[in-house]
Amino acid sequence: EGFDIEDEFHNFDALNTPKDHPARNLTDTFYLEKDVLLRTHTSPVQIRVMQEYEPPIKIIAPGRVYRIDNAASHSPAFHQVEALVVDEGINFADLKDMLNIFAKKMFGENIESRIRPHFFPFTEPSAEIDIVCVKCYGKGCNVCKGSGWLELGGAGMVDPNVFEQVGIDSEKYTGYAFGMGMDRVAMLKYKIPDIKLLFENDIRF
Ligand code: 2NM
Repeated sequence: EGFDIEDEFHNFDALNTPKDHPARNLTDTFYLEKDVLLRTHTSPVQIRVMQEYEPPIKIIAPGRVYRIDNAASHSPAFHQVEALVVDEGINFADLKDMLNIFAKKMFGENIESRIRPHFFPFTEPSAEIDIVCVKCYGKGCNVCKGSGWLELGGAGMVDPNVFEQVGIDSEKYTGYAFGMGMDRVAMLKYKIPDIKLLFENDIRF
C-alpha cells in the first residue's frame, strides 16, 4: 500500500504518460496544489517498489483511487487492485495464464474469458480482459450493452520506458502488470446494481 496523495512523477511521468495526456487534466484528476494530486490508479505503488527493490518483484497493490467523473453510475473514489511481476524471462503467456487463473478463481472454474488488444502508456503490448456477461451469459443484454461480454480489467507487458524511469535494466528484465476496479468486480460477482451502494455504510455491504 502506498499514498493516496501523490506527485506527478509517480502517478504519470514514470508511467510513460505524455505531458498532454487527457488524464492529467484538471477536469479528470483532483489536484490539491501544483504537482500534488490524489492518485488516479494504484500504479504509483508499483513505481515506488521498483525504485526501491531489485527484481525479482512480485506484488499486489490494493487501494483507494480518485478520478473526477460526474456520471451517475460512477464514484469519484473507488478501489483498484494492481499486480506486478518483474523477473528474467517473464512473457505474455505468463500474463495470459495469470489472467485466466484470476478469472476462474474469482468467477468460477467454468467462466469464459477473452483477452483483447488495447493501449496503455505504461505497457506494450497492452490488453483488456473480458468475462462472459454474468446476466445473459453472452446473449446480449442491458448489463453488457448487447455485446455479451463484460470488461474485467487491463493488463500488459511493462513498457521499457517505465523500467528506464525506475532504474531497472530493460535488456535483462521483463515484466507484466494488470489491474482492475475492485468495486466493479464486486458488483459483477454479487450482482450489485449501483456502485454508490458500496459507499453508504449499509452494514449488508
Ligand atoms: C493496469 C493495466 C495495465 C500497470 C502497469 C504498471 C507498471 F507500473 F508496472 F508500469 N503498474 N500497473 C497496469 C497495466 C495497470 O490497470 C488497469
